[in-house]
Amino acid sequence: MTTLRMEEAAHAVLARNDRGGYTVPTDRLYPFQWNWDSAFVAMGFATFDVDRAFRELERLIEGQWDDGMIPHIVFHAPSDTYFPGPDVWGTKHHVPTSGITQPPVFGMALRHVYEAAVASGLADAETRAKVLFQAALRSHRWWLAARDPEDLGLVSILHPWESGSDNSPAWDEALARAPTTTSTAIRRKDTSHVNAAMRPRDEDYQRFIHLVDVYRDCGWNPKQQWARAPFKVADVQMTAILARATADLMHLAGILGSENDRAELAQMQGRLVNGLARRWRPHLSRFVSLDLISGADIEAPTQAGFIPLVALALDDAQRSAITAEIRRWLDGMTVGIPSAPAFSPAFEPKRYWRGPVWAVINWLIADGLRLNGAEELARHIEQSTVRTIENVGFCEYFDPTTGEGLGGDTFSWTAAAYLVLGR
Ligand code: 9WN
Repeated sequence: MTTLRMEEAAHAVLARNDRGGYTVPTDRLYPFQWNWDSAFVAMGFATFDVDRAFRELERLIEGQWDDGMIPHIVFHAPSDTYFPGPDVWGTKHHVPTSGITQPPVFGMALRHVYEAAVASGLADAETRAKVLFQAALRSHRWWLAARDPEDLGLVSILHPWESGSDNSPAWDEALARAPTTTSTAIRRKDTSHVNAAMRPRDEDYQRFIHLVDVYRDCGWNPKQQWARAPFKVADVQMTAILARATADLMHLAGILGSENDRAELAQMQGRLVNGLARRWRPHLSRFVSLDLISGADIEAPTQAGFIPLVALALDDAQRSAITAEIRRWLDGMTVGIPSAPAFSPAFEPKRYWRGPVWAVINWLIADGLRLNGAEELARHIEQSTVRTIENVGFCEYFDPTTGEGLGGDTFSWTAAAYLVLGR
């Protein structure tokens, strides 16, 4: 297909997954609105329809809680093709939602969409962006209060689903402490849509649902959850995305907020950047998350170790070490960046977050490399992502060893990544 035909095909994927101002990740497998998927999708829409891009973010914050949390799933309309649905979460929000969150790409998306709206002369851009700016600010306050109560300058996940990288090898040790017993009956639907060999294992689901049971029993109260959490990881991927989104909001504060908002954001950003900078490990040439229950560094190699590029200005030694490490992970692969490298004992090239390549991860890492002056490697990653999508379509993720498309097809965030990275 020509580039133009592929762009039309990407628009068609987004149109097909549109459920009325919000976009499902893909039909049937994920029939609701997901938090970070929608933020990426909004940036994809911004390449051709800024009004619709705003709508995506506006619909997401219909699910925002009073305490500021933006949930990881908003269940706008019922569907029985996904587990766990609203009954399992039992959150009692007026729009049904899950009870956990996901990476706050929202602030990055808001800046991107607002700038595209201004460039295209959208009449109500400022009014709409102001509402979204306040929602983002409230969610960042929630992050620091609820998920960094000990002032580490790092925010924690209490559930692997929050990371967006559900069955990453990074969680293996920490998740093994969560029992496999559940009070909720597990009725997986994912494996009826997608080959089970490409999905998390049953044992992972047992632990995932055990955690949901614990937090539901806490009445979704953040303080109780923090005290009782059997899984608590200060995650560098999450912290980096939050720090970057905070910087983007700071940039917007002059137009969309007040001087106080800007000062508050600057303070948050300083705290996060300092916390993140302390997670660099020279002997690994990447950043590492911290298991708050054992107190140990999580050294298992995963893509998360490179995500701080989006938020930090690395020094020369760090920059050459991290780029060399990324090139090592690409070595021998048909397409990178693998979510776990081929040299890792945990590497499974077809199993979800244990090896496959994800277009939105490449998007973040390429963006961070460019910010850090590694233009050539950034370009290489973007172009190989675009070529892979052109070869096999808008798949959920890709086998790094073969370039094969895996998981769900006609995937919204892959279409969005194509539109943004292909420009
Ligand atoms: C749980 C929707 C989501 C992505 C995540 C991805 C997967 C859900 C699941 O799908 O997670 O949130 O049921 O597997 O891991 O990153 O947001 O595309």
